[in-house]
Amino acid sequence: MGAAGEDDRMDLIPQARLVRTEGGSVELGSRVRLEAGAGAEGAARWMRTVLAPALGVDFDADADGPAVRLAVDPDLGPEAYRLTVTPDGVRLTGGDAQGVFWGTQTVRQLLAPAAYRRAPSPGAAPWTLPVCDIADRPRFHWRGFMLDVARHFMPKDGVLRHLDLMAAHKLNVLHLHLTDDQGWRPEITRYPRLTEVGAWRHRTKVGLKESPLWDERPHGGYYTQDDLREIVAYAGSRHITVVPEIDIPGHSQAAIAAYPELGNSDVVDTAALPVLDHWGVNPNVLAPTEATLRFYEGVLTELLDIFPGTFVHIGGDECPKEQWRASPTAQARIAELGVRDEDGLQSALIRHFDRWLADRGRRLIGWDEILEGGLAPGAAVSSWQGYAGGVAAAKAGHDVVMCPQSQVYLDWRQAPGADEPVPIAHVRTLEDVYRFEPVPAELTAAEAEHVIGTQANVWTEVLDSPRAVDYAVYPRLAALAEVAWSPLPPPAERDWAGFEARMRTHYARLDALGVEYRPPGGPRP
Ligand code: TNX
Repeated sequence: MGAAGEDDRMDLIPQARLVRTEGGSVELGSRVRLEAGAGAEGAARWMRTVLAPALGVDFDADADGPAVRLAVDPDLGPEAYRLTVTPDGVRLTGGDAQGVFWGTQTVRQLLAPAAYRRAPSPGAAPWTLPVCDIADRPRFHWRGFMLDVARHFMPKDGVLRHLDLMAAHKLNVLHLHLTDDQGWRPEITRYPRLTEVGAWRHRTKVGLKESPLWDERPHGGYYTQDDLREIVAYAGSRHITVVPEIDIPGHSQAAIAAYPELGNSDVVDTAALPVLDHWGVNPNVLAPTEATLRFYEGVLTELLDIFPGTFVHIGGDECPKEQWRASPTAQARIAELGVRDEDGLQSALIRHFDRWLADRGRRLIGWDEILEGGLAPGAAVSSWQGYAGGVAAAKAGHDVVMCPQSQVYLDWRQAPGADEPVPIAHVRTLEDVYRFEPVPAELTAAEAEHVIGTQANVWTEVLDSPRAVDYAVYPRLAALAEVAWSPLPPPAERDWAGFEARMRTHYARLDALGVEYRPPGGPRP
């Protein structure tokens, strides 16, 4: 079997580990026999419900001709798959249900790009697959995409669509940034004002800092608990885990607008605080009281019932401490808990939820500021302020998801041109993302084991529509997917030209999917 890339005719994204082709192809009829062994039923269901209508092919139990046979063989290992196309058809074996599913995503890439439509275009049939043998498995088991639905709400259908796009790229963690100063998005039945009040703002600042303009238009929206359960189930059928983020104790003004007692009411008039209508690091943070802990336990209790995944993200980023320094209540709490200072207070708050989640069989993950004042024992870290936080956490034996802003913040512009429709000045090109290395060189092999994966983050202060999000996210998320899945060489040795060549086919797939990606030549006039 040759190394991946020897034959790039298949243009797989992310690239598979081992690919062998001998020429020749197999033609699928309008009815194709589909057999699924134990553990492969979910992948078969996806083929029947998503791929079959796209192809205009019926997957029956009793058709003649080349067949598709799905099976599980645990010896292959987690998320791995082996895919063999012969004149008899497709044999796809996964190490587990996930592996079979990722293999079906490769099958779709072996077909023409029109296989990514939702109905067959005229002349698309007959469908052919190249005769080949592929052995594949991911480098990381956390291959993530963080979507900020708090700053600009993404209606449910848009989230479901992003799950389809993630699955096509073999990404398996959707980190949903559900709350922030500018909006609260998940329905919490015991605290109805969180969405009645906290999900809506009257106007929004246009641009980031420099602009003096507001749009004077209301904005908002929220997900009912049934919506969230639907998102989780839809993700689950694509082997994607949804990690909910409730950002505390900073980035919480929408919650304070709904329930003013959550804020530092001994130093500011929290009853007068609206859902925030502009951007940046915000001084109006939660009061570090027992009442706040109880409130958020109530929030998390409802969310644990909806989100079955192990990890729960509690934010922890950008919490200015001025109000705590000025607040007699916060100072009394510092004395009561016997912590050193305001950082210690934040650390105590995070530790509380670390224990609270652990008692319920879950794990806490937070932004790297949760290192300040001491990391809670079971906590994992999303390293966003560069690599340093992640390095420190990994050296201390904590799991890390690498997502340094300088590398994988997809709200940054993709080219320097004045015609780029993105106000953020920092540039991060597709090639930059392709050359991103999640494991810092200074970690030993044992420490590097704690880098459980990587994710791209898309913050939506200035991405005010699903179209704007598409433009920011694609094609760069395809490069991140390859970084997360494929065993790439060190950044300088990566085959950027080969990736670009494979991307030519991949753009046709994204077109068929209706993704409004940034075209390789720059924005259309
Ligand atoms: C910092 S990254 C933030 C977000 C912003 C982002 C981009 C992180 C954990 N916090 O609140 O949206 O910068 O402006």
